[in-house]
Amino acid sequence: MKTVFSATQLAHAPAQEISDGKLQPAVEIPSRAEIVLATVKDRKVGDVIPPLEFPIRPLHRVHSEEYVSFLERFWPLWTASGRDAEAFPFVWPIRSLRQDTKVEHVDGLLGRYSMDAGTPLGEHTYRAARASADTALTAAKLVLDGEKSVFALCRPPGHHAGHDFFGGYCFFNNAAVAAQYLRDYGLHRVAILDVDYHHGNGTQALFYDRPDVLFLSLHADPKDEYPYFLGYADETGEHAGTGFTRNWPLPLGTDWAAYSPALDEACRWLLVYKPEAMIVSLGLDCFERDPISGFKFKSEDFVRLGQRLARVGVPTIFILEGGYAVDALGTNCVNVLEGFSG
Ligand code: OKP
Ligand code: ZN
Repeated sequence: MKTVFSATQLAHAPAQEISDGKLQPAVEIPSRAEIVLATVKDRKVGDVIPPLEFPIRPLHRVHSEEYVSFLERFWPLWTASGRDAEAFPFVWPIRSLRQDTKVEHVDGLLGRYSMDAGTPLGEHTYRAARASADTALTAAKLVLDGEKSVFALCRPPGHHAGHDFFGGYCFFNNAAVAAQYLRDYGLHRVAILDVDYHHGNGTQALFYDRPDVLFLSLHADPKDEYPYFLGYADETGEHAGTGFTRNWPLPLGTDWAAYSPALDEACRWLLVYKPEAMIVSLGLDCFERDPISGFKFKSEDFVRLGQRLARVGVPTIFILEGGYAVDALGTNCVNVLEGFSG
């Protein structure tokens, strides 16, 4: 299996994040990608190739022009306002505040275009997020050109990012951008299976009213876990997309034995839908030692996950999402890829 990766993705290197009521060391850090890359090479998964540089158009198919342009202009605005360290949003236009004003202050823009205060932005965030999206797009193009499986080693991740907001360490929704690209260049039915520990709220929302992109997600029950406000079992799509979203919220403490029946069910939906390609939003944060998560996967369980996905039998793009136990991240990720390739 080919791997797509760009070192530009390492330029987004946050120092701290806000969680548990304090500034803590950031967990979505460049060493995540470095250890996955090193393990891909060590275990000879296949060639590692750089992404193509795509124009802005495929990003605008998913994200609003204002949002993309905000991310691009962010660092000059931030520094012009007298700040020099990484940024966090802290005020949002929620219920009773006006949505219709044209915000200009960078602090207002940060709130306008974000969902949480836990996602640091820095000088190189835009460049790294573009490279991450290019990595996903290149993987999609390879599948259109006939590859049966490709690994997009994306970082920063994408599945929490929506049409016009960042959050959950995500800026561009790599999986959604890849799915839309597959649709725009010839495929009729694409499925996204999200196995990250956290619900992929951004991806779900982007395709919620569409039957051409099936969204299936297994994740920690949002009543107990981030993102709290989406990912419940009664969310099944709307309008033309009714029935084309499925969620399996699972209790904290879920291990492989409890997870695999839900995964089997998701795979049966895939067999019924018959996608021409599948995108796996591959988070590795179901791991028992993940520092911010509450599931109980052992490293061997990721091999089983890959084996189960192979049985779906469709061209597959793996897109890296979360996973924060850095020492084990390479092993767990390549276990999925090897399980899949057999
Ligand atoms: C991104 B991805 C823990 C705070 C967690 C957000 C988690 C984002 C996960 N105290 N903050 O889905 O892995
Ligand atoms: Zn996650």
